[in-house]
Amino acid sequence: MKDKALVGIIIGSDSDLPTIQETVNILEYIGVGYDLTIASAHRSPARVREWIKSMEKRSVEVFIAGAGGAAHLPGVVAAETIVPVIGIPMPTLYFNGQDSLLSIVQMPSGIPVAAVAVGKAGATNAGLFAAQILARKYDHIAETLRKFRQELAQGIDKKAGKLEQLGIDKYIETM
Ligand code: RP5
Repeated sequence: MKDKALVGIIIGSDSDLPTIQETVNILEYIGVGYDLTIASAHRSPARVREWIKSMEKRSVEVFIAGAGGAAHLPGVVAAETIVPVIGIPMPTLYFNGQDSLLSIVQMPSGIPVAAVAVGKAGATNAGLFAAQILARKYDHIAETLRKFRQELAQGIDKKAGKLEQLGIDKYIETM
């Protein structure tokens, strides 16, 4: 965590930590300061509200909220602030995160939450999307994001080269 938290990350339970680790990883790679806390829309609503207010005082610029099941946390955060909120639907045991996804994506008109994919891909993309919002204002973040895109493309080029060289059967043996 860095001193200046541009991104406030909140998750509903410690069971969300393995997924939110991907958000933390990408923000650290890009060099974006964040604050991470656990507070639940249902089990500790007062703490959710207090944390949002404290983050607003620290001039947070984007919130990321991850929750699973009856995943009301991102919507509750969005109801309390006009800072943009990105919602991550956490994977769940019984419905594979579809419950989380529908809870987060089906916000009523007037209180938006930008929902990303369920699970770790969504967690990475939440961090990247937050960074892209911040990149409008912070040049060093924009520069790192461009570098990240180049590295993604280079990674695919490398795979294509390997496939040409080995063919499909040998390639799969190396995986
Ligand atoms: C949500 O309920 C959390 O975000 C978590 O994804 C889900 C299950 O929480 P635990 O029962 O594992 O604490 O509030």
